[in-house]
Amino acid sequence: STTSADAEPLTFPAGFRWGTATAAYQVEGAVAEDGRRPSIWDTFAHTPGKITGADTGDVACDHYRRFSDDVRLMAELGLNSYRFSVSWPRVQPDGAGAANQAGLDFYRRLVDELLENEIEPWPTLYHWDLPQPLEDAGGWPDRETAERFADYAALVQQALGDRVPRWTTLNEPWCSAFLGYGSGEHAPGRRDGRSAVQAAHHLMLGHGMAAQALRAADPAADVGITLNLYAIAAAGPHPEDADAARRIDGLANRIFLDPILRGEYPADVVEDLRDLTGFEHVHDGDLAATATPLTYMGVNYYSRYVVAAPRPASTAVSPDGDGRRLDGEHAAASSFQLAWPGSEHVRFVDAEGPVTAMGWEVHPEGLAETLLRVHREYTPLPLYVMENGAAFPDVVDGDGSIDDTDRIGYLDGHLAACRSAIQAGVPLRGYFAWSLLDNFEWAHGYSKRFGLVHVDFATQRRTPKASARWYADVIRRNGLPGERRP
Ligand code: PNW
Repeated sequence: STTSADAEPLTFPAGFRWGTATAAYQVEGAVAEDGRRPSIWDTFAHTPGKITGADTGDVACDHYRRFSDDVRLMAELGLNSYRFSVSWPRVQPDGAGAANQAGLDFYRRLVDELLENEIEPWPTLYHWDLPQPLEDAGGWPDRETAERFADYAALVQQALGDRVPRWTTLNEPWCSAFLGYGSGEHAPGRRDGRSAVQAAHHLMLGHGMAAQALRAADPAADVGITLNLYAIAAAGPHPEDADAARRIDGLANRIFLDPILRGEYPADVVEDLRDLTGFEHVHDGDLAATATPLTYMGVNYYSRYVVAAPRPASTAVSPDGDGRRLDGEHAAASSFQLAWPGSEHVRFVDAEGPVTAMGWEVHPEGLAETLLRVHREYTPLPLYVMENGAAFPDVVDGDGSIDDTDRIGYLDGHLAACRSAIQAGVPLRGYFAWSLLDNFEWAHGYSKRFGLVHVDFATQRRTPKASARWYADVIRRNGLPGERRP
């Protein structure tokens, strides 16, 4: 375990960036304000049956109007960095052509307010809110969308580049491609493995073209991307389980890491997908673009996957007879299986340890493993944890305070994992907790709360949870408290 009986406080390197993260559609609301037009998430959330509780991002945390209060909250917590996303349909409502100055002004005001409070702005250009007209024209499975994204990146750079020297192109292209076009659990809700693989490539291409545009406009700019990476383990010692782990690692991690950091697609993944696509959508020169040099890599980490080979139809426990319980929900042809084209038969095995309200296993060692892997196998670049956090049910005390010790335990364990990766030589330069506020958790609506700060969505009242005070204390001492939790 990463938590030891150390008496010494676990200190982080000088200059470490401490932040929280949010995303436009999850917090802003004001979806029809000042010229904003619909994204695929507006359309999806307003489609009956797609979101728990029929929730939408129409109001969300009303951050568009309350951003000054929210920046004050960040300053009170002592954050030195804040990661947010720019809403494409707010600043370029048609996804092409003219900028919407009123939309850009919102981000100018937000950035100015952050800078006045000595908080570094870390904008992400795309956190899933594709302008609806671009989806109507084919969306990410269409090559044109990559070009539109590069134009949009240049447009935002031109407007904010005087204030912002660092950019994240995409957030979690795996989710955009495989949940958006494969399983359909996310917008735009299409279910077609081939389209998902094409989308993944055009996201990579758009990322590369945007990175080129950003660095052409400002050669000194910091440019990176953030991927949701997973630690993957085989359920048992059988070669078939190892092959399942190889496949899922390929589709979750390497299908993005390799084109970005090696300029190629992994041969085994191409082979796994052969019945679905011959990768004709990859043109000459594309992989030089996807591998455009970056200045940092972002890693979002929440959990790991334990996977196993397909089970013979009637077997109830794993084939090695260890009695391990298999995940009944995922064993069926659930929509989650459709997120893994060509590997729909791989079984996702239930966690043995504690899980969060999302059902995601708490496995902090996997974060250290992932950081070490990216550093050792892929790149010497500085790394940032751009998201890490957990949903848990709120525990409200009699006095109205929220005592989220489970969230503190999650963050503490994962920060200890970050510290051990740094000790092992990983150039980890910052950490962003997901999320500043409880917010619109995509297909789960407002039913899952990831915030360090509680939001009462009826009144928009913000209440820092115990984890917010704990995190403020970590930032103040630039490290974890000396007394480790057992
Ligand atoms: C990430 N999955 O989403 C996103 O970047 C955030 O916007 C989101 O709120 C956060 O993690 C918590 O979910 C994910 O099903 C959504 O594997 C789904 C998955 C992974 C990441």
